[in-house]
Amino acid sequence: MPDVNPAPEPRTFDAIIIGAGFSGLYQLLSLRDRLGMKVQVLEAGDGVGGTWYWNRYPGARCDSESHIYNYTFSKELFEGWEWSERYPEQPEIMRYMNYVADHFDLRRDIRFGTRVVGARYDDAAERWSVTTEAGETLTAQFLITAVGCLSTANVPDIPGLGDFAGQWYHSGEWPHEGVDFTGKRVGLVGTGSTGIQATPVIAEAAAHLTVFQRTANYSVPAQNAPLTPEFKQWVRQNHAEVRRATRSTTNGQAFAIEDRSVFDVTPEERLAIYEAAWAKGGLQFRATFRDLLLDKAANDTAAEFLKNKIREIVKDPATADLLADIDHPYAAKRPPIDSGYFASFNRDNVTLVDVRAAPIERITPAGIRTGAAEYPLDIIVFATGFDALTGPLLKLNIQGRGGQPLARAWEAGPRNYLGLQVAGFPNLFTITGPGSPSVLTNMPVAIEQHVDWITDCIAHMRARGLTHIETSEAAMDGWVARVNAAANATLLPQAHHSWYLGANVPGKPRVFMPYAGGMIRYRAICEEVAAKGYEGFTLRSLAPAV
Ligand code: NA7
Repeated sequence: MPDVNPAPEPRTFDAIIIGAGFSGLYQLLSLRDRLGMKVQVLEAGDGVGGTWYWNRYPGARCDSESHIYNYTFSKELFEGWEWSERYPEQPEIMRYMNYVADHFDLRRDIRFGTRVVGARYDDAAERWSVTTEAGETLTAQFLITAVGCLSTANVPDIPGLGDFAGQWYHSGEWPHEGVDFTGKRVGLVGTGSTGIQATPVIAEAAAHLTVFQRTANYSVPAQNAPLTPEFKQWVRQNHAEVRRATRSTTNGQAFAIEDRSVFDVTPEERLAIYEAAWAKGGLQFRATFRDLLLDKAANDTAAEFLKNKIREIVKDPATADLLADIDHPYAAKRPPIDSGYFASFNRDNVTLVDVRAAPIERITPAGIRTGAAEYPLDIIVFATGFDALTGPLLKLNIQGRGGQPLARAWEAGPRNYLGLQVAGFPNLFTITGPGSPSVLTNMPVAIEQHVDWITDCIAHMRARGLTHIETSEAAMDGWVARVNAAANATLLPQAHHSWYLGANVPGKPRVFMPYAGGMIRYRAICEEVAAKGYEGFTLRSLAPAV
């Protein structure tokens, strides 16, 4: 006879992790299997994958090369997987994430379809109390956010959207059943990495595609292709080398930035270097010279090369001019890579509309109206980006000691220590939070470092009977100053519209959010902090000192 009164599920945990993407899965594995802790992962989606679970838009593909876009902590896991293309497409990344979850039997500790709507530090109990959308409360000693950096969709507040008679979608909340563009007039708003990936794929299917461009963007060809059997074999046999390579570069990629200045070579040599990098394709274009992101004059040479490429590819001179009218240094915004973006504008069924000169005024029932014209549309795709880095954290409604909301602590922009902890929020760790290298790196490398550091820290505490860890205002002040100094040493703050600065979300404080000092330096700082007994943190035990 079935048990009609099953025992209630336990609601108290050593740690609650929010999110089951790259960060959440590895953090669960580390705390559960390495430290033997009782852990619960809460995940809003119905499956693992995090950012990749939601971003299913046409053309969605990772810009890091596949063989380094995976975990490297386990040789066995690494050797048991094989990627098919140079850049993995979203469905293949999802298959990889499911492979990881199966391999380590992770699903039994993940609650899917469970959205966290609040997390409060209970001052009396000195534990975290987490509330779900269904009204449940779970408590834990540690709370770890693994919510990703680009998981809060930024749908622009354009008047009239509710009146649109067709369908509209945001790239980051794409329907699982897909969207059929056949025979449709499609409008695509946004020309960041997403719009640049989606354009050629939508153009293939739609009757007509109108791309609404506010800020023109650079792009370098991905030169994507299936991986050869020889390369696949090399990867399988070189786990240690792949791990070493990605841990020895500032950006967690497998390529190092060349140690030469743009001005160490002749203009002819420079052109040959840029041509070779263009032919090779991918993000390593920005690694051709060490001063591309440090010196505007150096950057101008790359910018000019890339603008000329646009003019070579795009046949209509007016369209080419509009696409090449780029207002920021190359790679000061996240540099996209593409598969046929600029060539799409040579198709008869693709039109570029300048919404810098004539901004979008409203969405009408029939389409999009700008200051210059109305464009009839059946489908609108918003590739308008995310409330990056802070958005996913603030959405959780986290309240620290004394009920202080995180939103208030971060009113003037994110403040934390090492990107990992906020004063007044004991035992809360934020994986790839603002103030960490995160989005400026190949994410799995940054994630493994964070998770290992957090796990070592908790292991250190448990070994000493310590129960609580909290950073201080002074440590945060010092770290914010370092984050600002690292950004200001580069050209990155010069891209005024960049989401790195929060500039894409109206009303968001303009603060350069990621740590631009590089993964090597960041790793060394974190190791030093730990070696000095977690300098900048106070560690204590709930039990009275003996
Ligand atoms: P991005 O890089 O933030 O790009 C968003 C694009 O949408 C960008 O071109 C914006 O123009 C444009 N945008 C945003 N709001 C509007 C409005 N209201 N009107 C017209 N155009 C608008 O997001 P992505 O999704 O492409 O990429 C995010 C990251 O995902 C990417 O960097 C990779 O790390 C992966 P703007 O530049 O603000 O003028």
